[in-house]
Amino acid sequence: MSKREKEHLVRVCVLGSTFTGKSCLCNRFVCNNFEWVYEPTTEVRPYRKLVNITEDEENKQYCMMLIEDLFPINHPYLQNPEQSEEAKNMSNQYDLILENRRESKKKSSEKALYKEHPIHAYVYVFDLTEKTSFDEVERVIEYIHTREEKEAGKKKSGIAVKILVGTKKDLQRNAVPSQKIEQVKKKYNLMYRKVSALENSDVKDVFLDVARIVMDSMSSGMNEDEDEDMFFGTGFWNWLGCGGRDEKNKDEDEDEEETKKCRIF
Ligand SMILES: Nc1nc2c(ncn2[C@@H]2O[C@H](COP(=O)(O)OP(=O)(O)OP(=O)(O)O)[C@@H](O)[C@H]2O)c(=O)[nH]1
Ligand SMILES: [Mg+2]
Repeated sequence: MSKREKEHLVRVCVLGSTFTGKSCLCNRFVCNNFEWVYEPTTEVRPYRKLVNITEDEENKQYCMMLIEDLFPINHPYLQNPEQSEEAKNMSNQYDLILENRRESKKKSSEKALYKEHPIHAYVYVFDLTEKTSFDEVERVIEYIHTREEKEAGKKKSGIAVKILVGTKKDLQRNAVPSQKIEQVKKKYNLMYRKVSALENSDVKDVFLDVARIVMDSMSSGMNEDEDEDMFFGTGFWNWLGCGGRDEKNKDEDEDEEETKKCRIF
């Protein structure tokens, strides 16, 4: 029996306002758990999960998903980063994520795998029962979209895959008009799913949708014998018309200046 089993890395960031269910979404997918008790996230919580992206048992294709469950996009520290060292750190991390820049190895105190790879996909989360959560995530969507458009010709970073996710569908209260959702989906060319982490409905599909698209993009841009470093350093990003690792490092200081200019909150 011939099985084609590959392992590649797909980095995904989960973004959304507080209480929208980001942590529950990640927990359901990675650990098949659901927590009723709310515990605010105040850092970037990285998860890893080895995922088979095919339905076909005879022809498995694996990727290692690195999923980052983030502090909320409306965290008070992000509105006032000057108030403490902790606030500054959070704000810097947020900038790196929105700008899709890797943390400089010189500056990084810990050796975290997730910080050394570009973000391949953003999961934009809002709570179907809470209109403000949609308005807040829309601002982030707009920001990342504008940045990617601005950088398209500069060969600096790639276009990440994006999915919009409406949570808590089990509550059956739609506070966000469906025309509004449709409009945002179309405008920014987003995939969309409604999920319930509580009922474990459509959660897996969110992550499989993005993993499949990222893996497809990667395989069309790479030689089978290339090693993983080549794969991430040049294959995927060159296929998207972007520079490799060294090129990105050279641009880091310049990027930092740009980031300071275009913060969103
Ligand atoms: N009914 C229902 N409640 C949910 C669902 N997902 C999450 N919740 C509840 O919503 C609350 C917030 O969930 P979290 O996952 O902690 O939210 P978060 O977006 O990570 O919040 P922050 O860490 O503050 O950004 C918790 O009380 C969960 O039990 C769901 O699918 N259905
Ligand atoms: Mg959380």
